Amino acid sequence: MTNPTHVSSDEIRTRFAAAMSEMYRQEVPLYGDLIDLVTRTNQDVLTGDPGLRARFEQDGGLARLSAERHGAIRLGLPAELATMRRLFAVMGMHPVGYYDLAPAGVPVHATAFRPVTDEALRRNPFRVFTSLLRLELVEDTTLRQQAEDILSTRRIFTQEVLDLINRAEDQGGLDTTQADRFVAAAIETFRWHGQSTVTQADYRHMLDAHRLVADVVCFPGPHINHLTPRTLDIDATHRAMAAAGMRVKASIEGPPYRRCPILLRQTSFLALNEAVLFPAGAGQESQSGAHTARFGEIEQRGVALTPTGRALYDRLLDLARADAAGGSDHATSLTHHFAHFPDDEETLRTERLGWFRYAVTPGYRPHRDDSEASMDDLVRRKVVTAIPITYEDFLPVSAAGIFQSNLGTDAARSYSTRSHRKVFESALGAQTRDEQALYEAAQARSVVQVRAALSRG
Ligand code: OOG
Ligand code: NI
Repeated sequence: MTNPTHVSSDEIRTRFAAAMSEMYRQEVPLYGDLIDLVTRTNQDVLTGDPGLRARFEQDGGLARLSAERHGAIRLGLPAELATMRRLFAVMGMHPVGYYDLAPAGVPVHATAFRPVTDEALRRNPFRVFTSLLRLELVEDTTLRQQAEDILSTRRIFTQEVLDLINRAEDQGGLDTTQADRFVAAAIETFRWHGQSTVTQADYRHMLDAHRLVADVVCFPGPHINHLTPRTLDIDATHRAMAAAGMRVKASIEGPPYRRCPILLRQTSFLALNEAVLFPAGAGQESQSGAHTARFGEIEQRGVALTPTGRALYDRLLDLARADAAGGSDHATSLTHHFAHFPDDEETLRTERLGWFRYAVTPGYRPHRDDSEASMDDLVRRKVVTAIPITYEDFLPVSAAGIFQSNLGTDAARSYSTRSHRKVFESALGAQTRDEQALYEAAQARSVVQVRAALSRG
């Protein structure tokens, strides 16, 4: 039962996302510049494409566009992940998908905490890509033990946020004052600390094991390492970033440019070198040094692909990567192979490559034959309009590419291990939801609504 004095989890998520954005702008001024660039590009695109603007308006997506952000954090211990799940649940964010990045040379596995219902996504789609370090992949057992010892003494959550999580779970929600306190206390976990918890010598040892190990182990908390606005034209924004003097990633991750965007394309300005103070070691003063972790990413989202569409995407991406490994230009081979991926909405839909939401076309007066007709017929007769369902998740190959360009590592080494979804879920204390099941259900719900509306006619 909902309590009228409680604010909705959507509202708490909106306040949290706004507070994170504000904090990150202050911590990383270049991120503010990035937001400005994206806002300008989006305005240009919408001015030049009234059809697109109309669709965003119809979908309620125009307001949502500027709120669209994701962030990422990296955790060190299973218990941190379990508490993080409870913290995000207060804001209506639930673990969706399992991403194993070890095959791509990044010793983590991950999930995305995100809203799962149509309504919650429409209100605020903010999500956090959350990875957990896999210390067992660190070969040096002494170093591994040391990392575990360091992590086991840190407390990444304030007592206040722990109390408020308990309160939210017991009461089934928070009132507006508690929600504000919750947001302020939760933000503390994601803050940047310019101070390491270990000496510079120990930091270097961790860095040598893997740059990611140093980033996770040597700091008091899992600083948010980027926030990502949604651009409507990633190629234009990527060029604008370079023109504005930002050091940008060499290539855009994901599919190549298309008329009908699919899944997710991403790029970033590269991680900044930031000052860090290392505490004094035996017989040493404290030392100042630097750490490179935080960056600014942008993304362009397109239609979510069905398992058939996704299999085709993965196959074409593999072909392009194989060519690039053989020395071909990656962008050229991507474009070459993706010529085999249909690039118009109707084919994506009729070949069941993408997920779509159906709605009775505004102004249409139902006719009694309509209830007999198939959805494809109804769309052909313009009785029903099909709207692509936006992809709300991440891509493991792209995520690994983002990690690597910002860690300054490459994919040359890879951890050959089996996927550890079960281990991840036992740390999480819950199962991750299957993203495909969510898209399928969203499409199916829209069909039920269309049928109901037509049968009223
Ligand atoms: C996360 C990288 C993955 C994305 O958008 O794919 C990611 C990280 O660097 O911690 O954010
Ligand atoms: Ni990201």
